[in-house]
Amino acid sequence: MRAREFNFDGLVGPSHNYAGLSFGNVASFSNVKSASNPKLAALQGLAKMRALAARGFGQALLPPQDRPNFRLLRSIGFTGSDADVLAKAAKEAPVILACAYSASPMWTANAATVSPSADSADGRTHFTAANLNNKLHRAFEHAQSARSLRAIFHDIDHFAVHDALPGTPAFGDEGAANHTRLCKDHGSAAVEMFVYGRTEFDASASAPKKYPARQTLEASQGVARLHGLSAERTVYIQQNPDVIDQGVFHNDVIAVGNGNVLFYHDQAFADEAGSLDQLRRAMDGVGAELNAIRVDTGAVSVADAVASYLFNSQLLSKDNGKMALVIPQECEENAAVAAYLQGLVGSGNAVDELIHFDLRQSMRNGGGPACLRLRVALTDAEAAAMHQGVVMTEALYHTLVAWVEKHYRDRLDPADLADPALAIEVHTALEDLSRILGMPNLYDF
Ligand code: SUG
Repeated sequence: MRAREFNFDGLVGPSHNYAGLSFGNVASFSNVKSASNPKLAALQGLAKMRALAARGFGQALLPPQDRPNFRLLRSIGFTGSDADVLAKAAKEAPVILACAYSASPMWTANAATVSPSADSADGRTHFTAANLNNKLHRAFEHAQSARSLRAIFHDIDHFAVHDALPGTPAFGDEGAANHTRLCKDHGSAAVEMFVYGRTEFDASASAPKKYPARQTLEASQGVARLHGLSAERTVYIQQNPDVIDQGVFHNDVIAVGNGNVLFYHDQAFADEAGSLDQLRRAMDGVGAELNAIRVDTGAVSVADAVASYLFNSQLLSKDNGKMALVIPQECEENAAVAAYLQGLVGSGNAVDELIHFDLRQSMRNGGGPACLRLRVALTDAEAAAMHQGVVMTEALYHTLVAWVEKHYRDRLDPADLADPALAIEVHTALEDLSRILGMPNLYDF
């Protein structure tokens, strides 16, 4: 079956800010409490979507979530009017207020894990919203993520959207950031590769010592079961705990795959040879041959990979049979990475083009091109069955730029989160957005 990959980028929300909420994510911790520019962040994201849509790649968006999360604030005892709740939270629990305000759903690679219809037992595309339970500010995203996905993929003949796994440490799930399909082409059955950081019920298994492993093996297995994946085409690989301790908080910070290509760092996996061996054997079964593009530590250190986000890139299949690598501009500014990339595109291997974007606002919170997108491979019939209002077009781009210009601030300081006007601005913006996207029931208001 022919299928086309759509990238659903997260539209950055009006409360994008730097609160240092993600222990283990170096950029988030380094930029804590600096001023953000939500308007610029949204425009940078929209520019990426527009450029890739104009190139003919399937491009759509996932809407921002409603913020602040008053339900969270009220559930921990802040009472009174919305303005009262904000004032009390700002005084007594400013970090929790920042959690309630986080625009982190913009990183839609963490919204869900997706298994296209070619991979699942019932021939439907399956989504499982990720519980993101390792971080307070992300642990409540899944309710709206599932709601947004159901609003877009509403046709139950084609799509199944599962609620998040139980929000307990044993089932820590970070969605597609730790999941890759390897296949001949997007429409054929793939090997689904799940990368996990630790195993809850095996005390002898290795795990990072300094930073948390957000994804468990048990969660990955649960998602594979929900999606009806076949055992022969599902591979579980342990991430190298040492790189988690160097700031690789998701696998998509150190590896990316597309088609039969796996572009990865030599330190990405706990057992490199064994992992590749498993992938090769599973890929034999789907008639695909693994093209492993290995980046050696000697060429790019883990520190350079984390600083530049070389692997947090998008690998996109082009009509000429080659692939483009979509990278953040930080890759061009890092001498070792820039030199490596010049060699890569000149090597005659699968990647023959680099497309770079300025995503600085997102990067300052540890979110590169790949974090900003959720991949969904869809057949023509499935693409026609999804809600069309979220598909990026030149017209939608211009409408959304005007919407951002109208509703977003160009500076947000940590203290601004206490301003009751901000909550009203966010609400008004999202009401307007649900009308623009043709999704009247998108939010709970
Ligand atoms: O979960 N940063 C996000 C970045 C997510 C990147 N996603 C992928 N790698 N797929 C995170 O750590 C920072 C928020 C703050 O500190 O204000 C944050 O949540």
